[in-house]
Amino acid sequence: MRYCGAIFDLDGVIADTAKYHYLAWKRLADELGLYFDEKINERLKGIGRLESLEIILQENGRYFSRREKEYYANKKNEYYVEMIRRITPKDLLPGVADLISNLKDLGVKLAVASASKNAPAVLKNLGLVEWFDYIVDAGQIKKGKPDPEIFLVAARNIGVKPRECVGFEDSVAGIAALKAAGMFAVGVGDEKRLKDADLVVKDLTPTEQILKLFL
Ligand code: B16
Ligand code: MG
Repeated sequence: MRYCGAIFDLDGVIADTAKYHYLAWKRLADELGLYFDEKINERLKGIGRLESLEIILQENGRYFSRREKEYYANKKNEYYVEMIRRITPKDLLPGVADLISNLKDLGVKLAVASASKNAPAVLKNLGLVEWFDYIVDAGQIKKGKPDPEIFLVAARNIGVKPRECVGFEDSVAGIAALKAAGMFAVGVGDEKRLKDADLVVKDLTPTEQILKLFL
């Protein structure tokens, strides 16, 4: 099968920003006396801001009103925004620049599908905005990952059928969303955690295994 569209998650796939999301949540959790570790953090990957806070509260058996949740989710975002102000092209994960340039040479249509409302700012700091044919962020969709909506919107806007798209994701929720969208799912990261992906790679280095999907 020759795929002609490639859709990329942002945090943890294109940029090393997943660590900043973790640090911002950790700072908030410490301030609130909530337990938070890397294992709980895995559950937040690809998940929206408010829902992420709900998971942390649930893990701690704590309850906040809607207003409190909005207040603290916003506070986490302030910490995160402060951290990503310093992002430069050096924060690109290994292989990203090479893979994108290879795919462009092959005429593959490229999109970003990120659950982050900060995606446009991160892509700007990384100097990547012009590389993509379309960018979907959380502001444009109703249902978050694992719902397929974000990937379907991306495919529609690059003019490629979902079954002709390959998606790259580092989160369990993102892989589920790609499969529900009928796309070929490439997991970026740990093989065991991303076991539902069609292929798992450690990073986006344009290996033959990845490139042959588009040839
Ligand atoms: P924000 P992705 C996701 O981005 C992150 O994985 C997730 O950890 C974060 O909570 C979510 O964006 C919302 O981000 O608070 O900046 O709107 O991985 O889908 O690119
Ligand atoms: Mg991600």
